[in-house]
Amino acid sequence: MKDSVQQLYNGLLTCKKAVFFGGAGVSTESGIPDFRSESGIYRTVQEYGVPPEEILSHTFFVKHPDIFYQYYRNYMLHPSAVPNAAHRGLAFLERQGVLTAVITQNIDGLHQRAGSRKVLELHGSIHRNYCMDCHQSFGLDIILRGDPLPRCTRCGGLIKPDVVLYEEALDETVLSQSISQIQEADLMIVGGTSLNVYPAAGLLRYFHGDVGLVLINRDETPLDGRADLVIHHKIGEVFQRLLDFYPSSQSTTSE
Ligand code: CNA
Repeated sequence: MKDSVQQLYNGLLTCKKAVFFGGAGVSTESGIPDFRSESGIYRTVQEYGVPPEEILSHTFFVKHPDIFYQYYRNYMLHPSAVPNAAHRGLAFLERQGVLTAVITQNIDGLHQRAGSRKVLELHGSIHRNYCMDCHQSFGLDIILRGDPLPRCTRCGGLIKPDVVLYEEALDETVLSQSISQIQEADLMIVGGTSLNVYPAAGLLRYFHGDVGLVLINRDETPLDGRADLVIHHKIGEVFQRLLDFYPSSQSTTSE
């Protein structure tokens, strides 16, 4: 891994603008399971008798909000998780002026907690919730309260998390900002994503930068062949090593 991290570091020294695109694997070292790997919730959670893609779909939310919320609270909400070295490393690179944006499929808000400012959340956030009737906004607290169905304190309407469920479209503004960031970058780092979920995974085709495409993922992905450098390793450990190359990171990245 040492040589690969050195190559990544060299790329970061050479590039003018780097962009990061990531997914659930970025947060597994913070204790949040991903969806599709061996230890992901798609394989470990069978008790509902319905595939997770169905439970996390718009149709299911509308028909069975009580079961949706049971699953969502049990498996998608991890309020005590804290950022790991990958989140901290990305925030550090942004502060250094090298990284222009984190584009994420994650909904956990850990990049912002680590200090990243430009975070494009393709699939929304557990921290934003709204009333389906009057559109009043709520934080995460109202979902964590424990009422089987979270209800609007103003009008009693059902509250929906501002996360993109299966069958729902991505936010056009977030998507177009992500495409612009990728088109303007000369180095793209992709990490902790199986690259199975479209349209998000399709974003890679907008990258034409000449410094290169770096892919950091524990397991193989269908797009490994497109990358200039592939690192099959835990992303938190990769970033921990990368940060060792930057003496100034040592005092600012310990959460
Ligand atoms: P996925 O399909 O579950 O794939 C995760 C990938 O990450 C797998 O290929 C793993 O090999 C890899 N991986 C797991 N741990 C690590 C690690 N420590 N270092 C490097 N690689 C690792 O998840 P995707 O992000 O590709 O799919 C997108 C879905 C997952 C989005 O809709 C997300 O909202 C959703 N999701 C988000 C979270 C979160 O917010 N933390 C958690 C679970 C699922």
